[in-house]
Amino acid sequence: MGNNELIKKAYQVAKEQYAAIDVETDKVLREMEDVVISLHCWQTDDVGGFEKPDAELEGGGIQVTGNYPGKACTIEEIRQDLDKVMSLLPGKQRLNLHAIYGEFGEKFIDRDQIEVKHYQGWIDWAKERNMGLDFNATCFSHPKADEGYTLSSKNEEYRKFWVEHVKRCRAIGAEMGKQLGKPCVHNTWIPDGSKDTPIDRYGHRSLLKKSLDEIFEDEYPEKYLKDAVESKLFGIGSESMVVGSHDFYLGYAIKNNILICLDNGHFHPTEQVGDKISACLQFVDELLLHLTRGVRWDSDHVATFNDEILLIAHEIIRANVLHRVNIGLDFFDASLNRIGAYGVGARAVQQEFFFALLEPTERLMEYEETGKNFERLAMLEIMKSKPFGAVWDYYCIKNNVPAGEDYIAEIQKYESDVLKRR
Ligand code: RNT
Ligand code: ZN
Repeated sequence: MGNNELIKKAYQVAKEQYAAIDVETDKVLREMEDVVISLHCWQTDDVGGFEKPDAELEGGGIQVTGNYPGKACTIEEIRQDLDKVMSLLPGKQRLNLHAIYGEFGEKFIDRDQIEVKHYQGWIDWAKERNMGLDFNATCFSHPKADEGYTLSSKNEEYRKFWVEHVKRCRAIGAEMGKQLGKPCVHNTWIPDGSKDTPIDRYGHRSLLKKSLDEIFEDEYPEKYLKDAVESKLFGIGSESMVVGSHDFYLGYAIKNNILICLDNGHFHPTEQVGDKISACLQFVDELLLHLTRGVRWDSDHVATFNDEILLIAHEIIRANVLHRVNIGLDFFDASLNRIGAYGVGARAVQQEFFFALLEPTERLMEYEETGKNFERLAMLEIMKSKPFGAVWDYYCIKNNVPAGEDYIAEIQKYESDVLKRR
């Protein structure tokens, strides 16, 4: 029996087993179409970008480790890699760009000079693929970020420079949304903070608020642009204070009715982003997620199928708020095949949502509301050994993408045919 035949047969059995606990697998396959993941472009080239030839991370803010061969060195290579990644993922995804990934030509274009024309190639590329685009201001890896402060800088020239950059990024994002007919989520993350105990936290936070108020003076229709702000707990070089903390941005997002971005690497290790979803969504319309795997710290390891992201997926599905959550990835590991990193990370996140959709939520709710705590716990445990993989494999072949371990071979082939020749 061929592999696909086996998968189909296994699916029929799995379908009956799930039906016995009131889960309709065919419905779940359809619901998965609403789980759209925004693929972050920056895993292709270790957050280098194209402002300068052979751009590599410079200046503070972000760290990438590893030097596995095959890194994308041109925009063409990034596009080729992203096409490969998308060919491994069931369903339609979005693409998430950072401002440093523009097509700047020969001349150096500084961040306060960028225009739509530098991203038109990406817009056209996305249009051909019927994909939506998301966008990010790049407020790091720049000499004007070296002192550790950007939008909250006390150097007025620098502060103005970064305000101008973010304003331009929002304008570009709105144009992306307009041309593509799908709103673009623009996210602002800044590295601002202090390595050692600062004296004037209040002053820097007031400056950040002032900068954001200036930035958001420009209004765009919601059908083109949605704004998000991303908090963080600490970074390398900002261990003692991060200006854009969770309290700061949650307050700002609520007051200004914009999106809060929750990166699950940006909280105390025992805090769960999954628990924050139902809290934040009482006060903001939508969320942006940056899904990642922190290993001991905000290490940006490739996302995997783990309890942390599973809780996030479960919470979204149980609360029926998928349409209010924008799902993005944020990991960058240069120590392994980068296309493989996307394959593992994006498929893990898809599987987590898939797993959450395959839950008999109504039955669990009934147990909960009638005080049947043992039954609730037992059922949650039983779900872990249901034939989830059989349904997933079927979903993959139905979408003409490799099932099971077949995608490993696909990536190995791409590595020898393309990546090794770079
Ligand atoms: C950094 C933030 C931020 C970046 C990207 C590249 O800690 O998570 O989202 O990773 O903008
Ligand atoms: Zn992030």
